[in-house]
Amino acid sequence: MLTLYVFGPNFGLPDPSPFCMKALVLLKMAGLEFETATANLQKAPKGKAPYLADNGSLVADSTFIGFHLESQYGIDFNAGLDEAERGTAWAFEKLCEDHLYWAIVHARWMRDDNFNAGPVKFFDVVPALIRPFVVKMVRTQVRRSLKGQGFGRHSEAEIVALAERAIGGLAGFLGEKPYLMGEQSCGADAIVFATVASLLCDRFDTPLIEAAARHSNLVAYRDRLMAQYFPDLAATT
Ligand SMILES: N[C@@H](CCC(=O)N[C@@H](CS)C(=O)NCC(=O)O)C(=O)O
Repeated sequence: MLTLYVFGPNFGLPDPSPFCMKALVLLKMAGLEFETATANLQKAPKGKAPYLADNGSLVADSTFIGFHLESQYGIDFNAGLDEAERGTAWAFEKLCEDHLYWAIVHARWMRDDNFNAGPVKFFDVVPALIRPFVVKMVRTQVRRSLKGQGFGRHSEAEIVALAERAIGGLAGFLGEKPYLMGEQSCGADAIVFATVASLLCDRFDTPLIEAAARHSNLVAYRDRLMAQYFPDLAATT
């Protein structure tokens, strides 16, 4: 049995982590039977979620989980795409993971109102006495990560300006196609869907929602893939 370690549904999303959502969608695309369990970051091979347990071994990182499914189960998430299309899909995938993801992290973790509306709840499991210190420490780590990546050096308006470009690029490329690369879904749809759903998440007060919502094709894409992969949640989004 395959077990995918994730955080679990939250914020009206299948998972607060776009990478966990991506891995969930990849497993569903693969048509493999799997179960989910709550991630323990102390036991995660790379200290992050998601990770996958398969036959006694652990595979860390959503992209390597995808590679693992391809190599071990004979799946090609990009079947039907030529080399140029595979390159384009990969570029959009990494635009979501290495660029837009950080705009989402910034909106959720750096603004007090949003932090208190969402991420602070992750710490409910920490004993009350030490909770404020742990919250402060982890938030400091996130702030440092944002600085290291670069987004943490920009103002909120600058981050939104960068995100708007990326979102516009995604929307323009998607056009009226049902999936990123055409009539068939491909591996990149897993993270593009997860990113668009995260941007549109109305639990948080952020201009990113408006930036994504002004593209009706992105909203329709989120709704379509939510209904396809997470029908239980589709009714509530
Ligand atoms: N490259 C990784 C990124 C995974 C990732 O950043 N996971 C975050 C949640 S979105 C995490 O587990 N963070 C916990 C931490 O850094 O302590 C992947 O694709 O799986």
